[in-house]
Amino acid sequence: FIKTPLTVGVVGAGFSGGQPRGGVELGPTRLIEFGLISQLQDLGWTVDFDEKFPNYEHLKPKEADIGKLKNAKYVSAVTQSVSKSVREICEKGAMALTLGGDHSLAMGTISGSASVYKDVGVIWVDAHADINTPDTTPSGNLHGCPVSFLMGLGTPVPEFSWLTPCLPANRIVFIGLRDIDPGEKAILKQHSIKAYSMYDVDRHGIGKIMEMALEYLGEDTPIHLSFDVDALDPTVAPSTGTPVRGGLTFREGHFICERVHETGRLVAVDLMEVNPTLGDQASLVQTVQIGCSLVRSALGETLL
Ligand code: 5AB
Ligand code: MN
Ligand code: MN
Ligand code: MN
Repeated sequence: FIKTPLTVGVVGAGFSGGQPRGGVELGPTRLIEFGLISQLQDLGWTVDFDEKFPNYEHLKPKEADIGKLKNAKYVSAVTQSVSKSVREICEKGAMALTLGGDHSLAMGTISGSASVYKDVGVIWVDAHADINTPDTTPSGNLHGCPVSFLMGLGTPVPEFSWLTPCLPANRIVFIGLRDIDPGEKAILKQHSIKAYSMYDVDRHGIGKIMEMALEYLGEDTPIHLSFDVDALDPTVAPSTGTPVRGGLTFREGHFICERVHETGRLVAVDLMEVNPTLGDQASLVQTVQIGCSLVRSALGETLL
């Protein structure tokens, strides 16, 4: 049985190559500027954080695209590096907190945690399923594909040969879905993947959804929470690249984090897709502050 560790290792993954909009690489910088590190220390955590962020520029190849997949070589190199960072944190028995950056980074974070915790269960909170394969992706943007790469679906891409399938279909639960491509719907069905859309959240309430999600993953399972801020309603978290209306409320988002913390089995957290350059100053402040408070909730803030 794994108890939530008391040390958290932070990976500031300022990377935007998995999608076309600039600015998301500034997510980690802003989250830290807004005081995230000291906030976690105030909660009693020992925070292992290297002041200078990893710089991924040197990993950028000249010819980055692979067929339809945009920046694929760059995404592969960066996610491989993130995978190693997360693995090393998990090996020490610390919790791995990755600040994005776009959601293609989850190829790295989840392969990293799964290499240490073989039976890790993923709770993927997102408006999107991010399960397009190289064959189904309508955009070629890899932030829409990390789940299929982790599961090993679709035509293999040789540049990603380092990423061996590490996520069985029954080890992931989606929450918050409301914008899914036809190809993704077929994959979710075909593999009987547990997915709670906004319809399900409305129907059952977030409390029941979390009980069902946790029961599905199993009582003793280490948990990796991958939180895309676009799961929240755009009125709650406006500064993100692919907003979709009809999302989670402030409390629903925080409840997910609080409930996962309460299990005592959280081993890794991703906070992804915060783009501080989108929208006005008020949107930026609101979104970055929510990013900080979601992480604090996952690390135990709001429970008495
Ligand atoms: B995000 C879309 N399904 O594949 C695609 O923000 C959007 O990490 C992906 O959830 C959104 O391009 C990726 C249309
Ligand atoms: Mn996503
Ligand atoms: Mn999304
Ligand atoms: Mn997005």
